[in-house]
Amino acid sequence: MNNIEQTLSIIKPDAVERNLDNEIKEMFRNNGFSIVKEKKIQIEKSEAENFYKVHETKPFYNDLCAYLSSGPIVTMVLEKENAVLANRKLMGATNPKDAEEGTIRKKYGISIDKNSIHGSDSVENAKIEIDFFFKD
Ligand code: IDP
Ligand code: MG
Repeated sequence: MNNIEQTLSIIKPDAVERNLDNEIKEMFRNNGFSIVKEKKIQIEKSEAENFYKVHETKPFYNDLCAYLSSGPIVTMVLEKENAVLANRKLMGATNPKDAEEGTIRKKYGISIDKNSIHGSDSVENAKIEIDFFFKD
């Protein structure tokens, strides 16, 4: 059965700063994702705080929001069969140290905070996150 989904991906500042965006986009395409929307932007800290609101109570929340707004990011809508889960697999574990071989975080992640990539964690959150960046 076809289950084409869309998910939101963000190439985080550490990766954009190292000019890894084209390589990472190529990894998505090589894994069967279509990049249906894309933009390179820098967001305000207040926008990052909204985006990461689910983590509001976490001790790393402030640093996380400061970091996401610290430099340019590339935000993308990815499309593929079961895209949400497939993207989480391709990203790898949150901490690059735990990420499997062949994943984006294993290949490019520096640390748990500079882990190069964001991906929606559910179909429901994917819709919310896509709207956050691409509602027009
Ligand atoms: P995810 O990005 O794999 O979905 P989440 O738990 O949703 O991971 O956390 C969001 C982001 O917050 C992570 O990508 C990571 O950059 C950061 N983060 C998560 N846990 C920690 C931590 O324990 N210390 C510092 N940063 C963290
Ligand atoms: Mg998450």
